[in-house]
Formats: sequence, C-alpha cells, structure tokens
Amino acid sequence: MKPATRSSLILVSLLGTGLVLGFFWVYRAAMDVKNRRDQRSVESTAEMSDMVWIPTGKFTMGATDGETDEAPLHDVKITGFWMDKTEVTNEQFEKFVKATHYVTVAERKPDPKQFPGVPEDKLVPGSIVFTPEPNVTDLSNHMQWWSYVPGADWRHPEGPKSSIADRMKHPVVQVCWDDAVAYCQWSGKRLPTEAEWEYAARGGTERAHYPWGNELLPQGRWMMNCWQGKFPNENTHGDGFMTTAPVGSFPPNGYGLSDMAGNVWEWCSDWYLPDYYKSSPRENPLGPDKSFDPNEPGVWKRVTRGGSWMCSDSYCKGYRPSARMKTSPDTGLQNTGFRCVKAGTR
Ligand SMILES: [Ca+2]
Ligand SMILES: [Cu+2]
Repeated sequence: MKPATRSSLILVSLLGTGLVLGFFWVYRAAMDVKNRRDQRSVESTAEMSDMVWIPTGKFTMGATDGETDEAPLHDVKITGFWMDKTEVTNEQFEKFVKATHYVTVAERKPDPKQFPGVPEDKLVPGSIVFTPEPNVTDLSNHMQWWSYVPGADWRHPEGPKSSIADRMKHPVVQVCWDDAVAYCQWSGKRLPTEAEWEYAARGGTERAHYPWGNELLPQGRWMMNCWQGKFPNENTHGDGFMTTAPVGSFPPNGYGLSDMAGNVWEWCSDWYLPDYYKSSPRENPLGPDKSFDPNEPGVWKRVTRGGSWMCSDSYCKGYRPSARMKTSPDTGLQNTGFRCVKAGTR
C-alpha cells in the first residue's frame, strides 16, 4: 500500500486539509530526523537459533515487470550474514522495552517546533491506523484509508481501545525506523540493507516472482498473509488472516526465512531513491546518501520491503521480492514492522 507519513497525517487530522502547506514543515521534520541518531545501550541478547545464515553469493536485483524504481536489473554480490528467521514480535519488542524503558516515537508528543501555529494541546501522541472510508473506488489517494489516531502505538495498534494481549507472537507494528534501529542496537544487531533484504527474500531462487517460486498459489494455497477481496473495503481473508498473522504462519523460503512476503512491511537501513539502481555499487550496496520520493518531494524516506497484509495482487503487488516501498523514518504504521541482521561467519 502507498506510504503515509506521520507528519502529514498529523497535519491532516488537525487542519482537515493543508497538505501542500504541510510539506514545508514535513521537510523540516525529515531533516531533523536525518540528523538524529539514537544512542541506546547495546546489550547482546543474540540468540543464533532465532537466526539463519544467508550465504555469500551473487544475485540479480530488481525486476523489469514491476514499478519503474525496480529497474534496471543488475547483478549484486552480497557477503554472507545472519538474519532473523521471523519478523520481530510483540513479545520480543516488549522484552526490549522492559529492559531499556524505551519510548517509541508514536508514544511521544509531536515536537511543537515541527508544527508551528498548532495549539500545544492538539499535539498528542499517536500513530497511523487503517481506517477505510466506505465505498472507496479511486485508489490513488491513500488518505481514504490511513488516519492519524491519537493513542495508537505498538501496544495499541488500532488505537487506545485495542490491545496486543492475544497477539504476542504477531509482528510488532506502529514502530518507526528510529524505533527499529534502537531495538536492533540493543540486541547487538542492525537493520538489513535493501540489497541484503532482497537477496535473502529470494531464498536462492533466480529472478522468481515470489520467495517460493513463480506461482502465486501453488496447489491453490496461499503462501503469505496478504489481502484477498476488493481493497480497501472487502477483506475476504482467504489466507486465514484479516490483519497481521502470527510470525511463521506460512512456509519459510529456501533460506528458512518466514514472511518475506506479506504480513508486514520491513524496515531496511537504506534511504530511498527511485533511480538508485542506475548507479548503485555492485557489491554490498549500502544505499544512497540522500533520499527523494517523487510522490512527496522534500520528505526523506527509508526503504521498506516485503509487502503486508494490505497488499493485493489486483493493486500494488508489494509482496514481490523486488518491490520497493518508502516511508519517512519517524512514521509508524499498522502494517509496518522489521527484522534484524548481524554480520559474522557461519
Ligand atoms: Ca490476509
Ligand atoms: Cu501494498
């Protein structure tokens, strides 16, 4: 699904309109974020049984049958690394929060400096929740199904009345890039680069459409948690899940990684640049040193990968291994989480 940013949605929720006006402030906010680095204490809790070894190798990155930012196809060499078998769960994230008392961005009051002119009492913590308007027909405007909900955060993914009590094995959501980086640092790991992520997602297949091969429904079976029915108003949950699914509910790929397609978008370390592949290094690319999203010029964004429970074959196909998404680093969403990687040897 298309990205939405925390800052722009806070502004929309406060002002009704004013998006265009908002871009200036969003730009400033993004620059602040860019210059911020979380210094959290590093505590090693690496449990290798939760990770799999992704072997050194070479793969063809990108696609020619996807969006323009997936092209050109190019060969990339990747040095082997460890990767979490699953997306980080609510249970795992709770351990981190208990140990560090970390407060996620969604739980913090928006910085008044980013919203000049907005009364202080309107600046309340919150995050971005899937709230589809009835009878959406034009899918070009994501504001029809995303809104800033006060009190929404990782413990309350749909707002203050929701709970994760029966979802502890589900991926944590409503965590922004900064939160994900803080978790990775605490666990002695880091976020994957976009290239590492795609290499791992392909699971040893060569240019396949999906992490398991070329067929969407092998033997008529859903291989991932995505969206069935007419998005965003009809969710027939043919795969068994309305929103997120417990991690590992579907068969793992060739490297033993679960949910590399669907469930939640996963944060990568790279800045997003649509034409990066034209000039990216062919060995362990780390991403560009700047960001640009033609849909929201001025807002620096980080890459997310893998698609989510909101992606459908009739619309975005975001779960293909080559599909690229981008979100501003201070934005948490109900369909976005992460997993970590770690350098080393087998
Ligand atoms: Ca589903
Ligand atoms: Cu999508």
